[in-house]
Amino acid sequence: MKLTVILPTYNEAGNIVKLIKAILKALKPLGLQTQVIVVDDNSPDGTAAIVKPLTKKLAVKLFVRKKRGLATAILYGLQRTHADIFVIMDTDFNHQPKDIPRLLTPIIKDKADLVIGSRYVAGGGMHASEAGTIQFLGSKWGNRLVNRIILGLPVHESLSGFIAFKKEILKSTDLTSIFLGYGEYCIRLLYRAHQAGFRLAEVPVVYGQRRYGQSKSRLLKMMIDYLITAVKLRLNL
Ligand SMILES: Nc1nc2c(ncn2[C@@H]2O[C@H](COP(=O)(O)OP(=O)(O)O)[C@@H](O)[C@H]2O)c(=O)[nH]1
Ligand SMILES: [Mg+2]
Repeated sequence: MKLTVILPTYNEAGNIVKLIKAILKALKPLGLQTQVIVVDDNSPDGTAAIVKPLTKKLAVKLFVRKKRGLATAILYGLQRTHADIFVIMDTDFNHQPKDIPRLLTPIIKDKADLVIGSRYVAGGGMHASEAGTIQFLGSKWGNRLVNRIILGLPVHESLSGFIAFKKEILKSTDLTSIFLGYGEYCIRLLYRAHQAGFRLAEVPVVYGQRRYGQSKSRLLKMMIDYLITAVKLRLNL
């Protein structure tokens, strides 16, 4: 089986090499044919130049785009590779490489078609520096409202962006209408996959602390976009 890990980067020079090495190490025991794809949006901190030497030594491919956008960067990577299973994750150690095998297990055992790493199930959470903060509580209650009340999804998290899924999911839906904007692509992908009859599952993950650099997220804007996205999906708009 072929596995591709998609890594969107913007100013992740301090994290990316360590992250790629940790991902390949964590995945080695699974014995899958693994490739890492980095899609960098011309980061001013030179992320791409730091990744380039790795492409000669490891199963790493690098794409550099001239425009910005998290969701379109992910789609760009997805459209330039063939794999049986895809993993999407942050490149700042919020999503921890050691958790990837657990994310893949339900797919490898054919118990699920899409698995999301969830902070809001027993065993999941956030690094102590962020647990209990407004970010954590806002996203916890936002997830409850969206997943249970608005969309009726069978998971407790639809925003983490730490997901693994089978290639069939990509064929079932119009990808350009899913991969738009920032992190909201995640909820669109889950909802469309659920609607199409694919099996969703979640595994607990604890977010690690961003090691280097700064977050690109704006919490309030993200929460509003997330709610609007959910309502639009529900109303079929
Ligand atoms: N290619 C690309 N990646 C981005 C962009 N914005 C954010 N990212 C990446 O998306 C991931 C999530 O961003 P991050 O700042 O960590 O958000 P947070 O985890 O919500 O604080 C990280 O891997 C970023 O490097 C962008 O415009 N283009
Ligand atoms: Mg992050």
